[in-house]
Amino acid sequence: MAGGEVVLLDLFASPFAARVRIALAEKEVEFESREEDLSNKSPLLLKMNPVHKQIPVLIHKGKPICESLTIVQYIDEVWNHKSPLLPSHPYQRAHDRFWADYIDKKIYPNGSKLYTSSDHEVKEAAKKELIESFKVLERELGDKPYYGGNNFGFVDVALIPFYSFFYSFEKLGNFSVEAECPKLVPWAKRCMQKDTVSKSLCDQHKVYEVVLEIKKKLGVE
Ligand code: GS8
Repeated sequence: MAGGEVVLLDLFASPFAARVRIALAEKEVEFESREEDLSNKSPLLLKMNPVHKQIPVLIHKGKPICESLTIVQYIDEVWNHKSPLLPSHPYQRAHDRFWADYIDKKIYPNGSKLYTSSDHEVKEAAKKELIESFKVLERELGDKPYYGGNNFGFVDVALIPFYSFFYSFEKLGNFSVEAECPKLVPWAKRCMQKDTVSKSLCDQHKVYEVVLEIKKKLGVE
């Protein structure tokens, strides 16, 4: 697959872009990554995602696909020759989509408040909900090696990019994910043993640097 045929409007520290990088790596699809500067968005980004003007955008044969979970599902359908991410049974597919949606509603919206809000009460409430959500997700994992069962699947792709944020969440929220959710970190480390994941994720300390920059820019104490 030639690079020009698959282009990703990307951002190295973005957990949403990381989902797409992992899915493409799982399918062994070559792609051209174009790093966006969100303070100075490219004309291509504004043209390809005129509604949200956000990354990631996958451009396949010139046509844009937006929203990370939609992109991952598209990738799974187009490159269906290997590493299926969603299960084949409609009920199991619905189940996976439910959990990916839960992750979208709970993890970033709460986690990001730890560095975008100065309000102590807002941050405490966000931290509490974040930890509760991790516990719910840990229960859903149960004793399975992956959310996809014995294989790395759609829910794993949706959640693992936030492992890059664990250090930031812990530093800013003053808690330990491992102490709260002892099975979640081993799951993340299991995912990180896959090259497709480790090469697609941003280092936890780099993410923390980005988070501190955002804090400074927003004037958050
Ligand atoms: C979220 C993408 C997003 O937040 C998805 O793809 O799943 N629901 C979307 N993108 C951010 C960068 S990552 O924090 C973004 O592009 N922000 C720029 C902006 O909102 O102006």
